[in-house]
This record gives sequence, structure tokens and C-alpha cells, in this order.
Amino acid sequence: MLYLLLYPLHTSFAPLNVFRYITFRTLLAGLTALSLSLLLGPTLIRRLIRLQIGQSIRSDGPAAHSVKAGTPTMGGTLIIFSLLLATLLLADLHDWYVWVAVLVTLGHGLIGFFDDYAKVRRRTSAGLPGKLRLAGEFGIAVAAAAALYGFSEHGGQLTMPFFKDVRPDLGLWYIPFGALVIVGAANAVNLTDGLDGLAIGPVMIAGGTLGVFAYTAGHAKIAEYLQIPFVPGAGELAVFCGALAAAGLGFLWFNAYPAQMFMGDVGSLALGAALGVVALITRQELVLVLLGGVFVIEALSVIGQVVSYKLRRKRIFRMAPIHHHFELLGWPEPQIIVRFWIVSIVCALLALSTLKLR
Ligand code: 57M
Repeated sequence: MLYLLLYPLHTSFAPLNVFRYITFRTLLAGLTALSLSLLLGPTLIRRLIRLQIGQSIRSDGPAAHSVKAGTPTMGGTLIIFSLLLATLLLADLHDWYVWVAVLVTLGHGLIGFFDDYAKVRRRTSAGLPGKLRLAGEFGIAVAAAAALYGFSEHGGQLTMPFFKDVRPDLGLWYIPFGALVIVGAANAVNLTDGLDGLAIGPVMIAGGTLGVFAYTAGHAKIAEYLQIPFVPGAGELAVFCGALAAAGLGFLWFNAYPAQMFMGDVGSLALGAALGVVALITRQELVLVLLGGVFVIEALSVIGQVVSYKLRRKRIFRMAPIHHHFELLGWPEPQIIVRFWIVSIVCALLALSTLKLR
């Protein structure tokens, strides 16, 4: 909105010309989202405590988690509010990709909100029925993937990391594939969100990196030079990604060990879906597997554990997702968190290397 209001005035006031630049608006969106989340955080925590919106802890979890009972949850509302307000203020709202990203994020946030609300009301760790939740997530994700298939110039084409000439075309199969990317990312972030700051760190790192991919994909000359798909309009998603990383940074202030609040499903589902949809728009769906390596490892640890238990009646890990395994091995919580952040930074560097190594 600010962009649409202020930029046209540059003819009478030249300094406003700076609003033309995506880089400037990304920076400003980041500062806006960071300030909003830092300023509103304490009020939200007080309100959540007053409304008794606290976490119910599962009795079968690592014993160390019992002290976390009652920690205010649904802090994801703070991230979503800061992210969306900064995006709506500073992105070009004529760009339909911005709306796809906003709606997918908001839709998953709403599903997570109802899930959290059900848990808080019943004071248990069981929220909405799993099938209902998944149906809602797939409904939103299929609509987004179908729009991207139908209206984007790249149709059902994928980009292969490290291979510039391999561009498999999935045709109509792109729609279920794209939906799976969004829903998979949402649920993988959700599984990761089990220690203080464990999910938000890699989300910020992946979000910031996707901002670079969005900027390069939306810039004709850079895209041609790097031989990646040119997606006109994708550059505006750099503003969205900058706001996402910065809103996450503000939230981390309160979620850092020992956490004053958790993001809840409202945060984890929305943020994961946001990463998934930006990867689809920028045609970096396969790079997301590398970039979101921590989320992939967490999800695979659960799948491996369940399959192994069903087939062999034996567990691979002491407890899945894998962060619980390290807890039960005796690693202190902050050590697991920081080590997972390190893995996440390495994954981001590997993902960025695919821009040049092809
Ligand atoms: C939620 N998060 C929490 C908080 C957060 C299929 C199965 C593997 C699913 C999985 C599961 O339910 N995962 C999703 C993971 C919970 O956090 C809340 O949930 C939100 C995110 N969705 O924002 O509101 C707990 O996590 C801790 N936490 C922190 N700091 C944070 O910043 O410490 C969260 C955020 C919080 C707090 O303790 O209460 C959760 O429940 O873990 N299930 C599991 O993860 C369970 N694993 C399991 O059953 N493994 C089995 C099989 C099925 C693979 C096995 O290994 O044999 C474990 N979860 C827990 N205890 N809590 C089991 C033990």
C-alpha cells in the first residue's frame, strides 16, 4: 500500500523514487516486521498468559519438557501479523504472486489457529482431527499449485539443481506435486518445532535464502546470466521473504531458550507453507529439499521410526523426531538447537551454490 501510494509521487518529490527498488523495499519490510514483532511481543505474551493460552505437555515426552507446561503458545500470530502487514505495506500489490504467497500463508495459519485453539480449549495436546487438518491444507495447496500451473509461463516445468539443461515437464502432475511441496513443507516445519528456537532459526535462514532466489528469478538479466528460469514478478517475493526472516528474528527474541512463548501450529504451518509456496513460484521446488535440509531430516526421522517399528518392532531412534533422540542422549537443549542452526546454514550455502554450479 505504501509502495502504491508513495511511488507515484516521485514525479513531484524525487527521493520517493527509491521505492522503485525491490532491494530498498525488502530492507524496509524487514525493519518494519522486526520492529512490529519486537514491540508487540511483550503485550502478546501478557495477553496469552491472561487468557490462559498455555502449552499442554505430552506425558510421554522427554522429562525435561515438563517445566515448559503452561508456556504461552500461538505466538505464530505475532509472526504472521508482522510478516503480512510489512508485505502489504511494501510489496507491489498488483503482483499476483504476492497474493498467492499471502493467501497460502494466511490459510495455513488459520488451520493452525483452529488446531491450537482446540488444544487450548480442551487442555490436551490433541487438536483438530488429523484428516480434517490435512484436507484443509491440501485444499489450499492444490488451489495455489493449480493457479501456478495455469497462469505461470513455466507451466509444469521443474528446475534441476546442478543441471542447467534438464527441465522435466510434469504437465498436469505439477498440481499434486506442487500441493505436496506446500503441505510437506508445512508439516515438516511443524514436526521440527519441538525445542526453543529450533524451527524459527532454520525458517529464517531458508526464508532469507529464498529471498535471494526470488530476486534473481525476477530479474531478467541476472536470471539469464545464472541460467535459471526467469519468472517476471517473482522479485516482489524478496520483500515477502525479507519480512518473513525479520518477523522470525523478532519472534526469536521471545522464543530463545528458555522460551517465553511458542509459535504453535498457527506459526509452524503458516511458515512452512510460506517457504513451500515461494519455492514453487521461483521454480526452486527441488532446491527446497536441500535448503530445508533440517526439516527434511526431522520428517524422515519420523517416517523411518514409524516404518521400522511397524516392520521390525524396533526403533531406530530413542524417540522421533530426531531432536528428541539427541535430548535423550543427554545433549543440552541449547546445544541441539545451535547445532541444528549450523546444519541449516550449511544447507543454505549448498542451496545458494546451485545458482552458480550448473
Ligand atoms: C508438534 N511440537 C510439540 C508448540 C509448538 C507423528 C508424530 C511424530 C508427530 C509428532 C508431533 O506431534 N509433532 C508436532 C511438535 C510441542 O510444541 C507445540 O507444538 C507447536 C508446533 N506444532 O509451537 O506449541 C512441544 O514441543 C516443545 N517445544 C519447545 N519449544 C518450542 O519453541 O520446547 C515446542 C516449541 C511443546 C514443548 O515441549 O509442548 C510436541 O508435542 O513435541 N509427535 C511427536 O513429536 C512425539 N513423538 C512420538 O510420538 N514419536 C514416536 C513415533 C510416533 C515416531 C516414537 O519415537 O516412537 C513426541 N512429542 C512429545 N513428546 N512432545 C513424543 C514425546
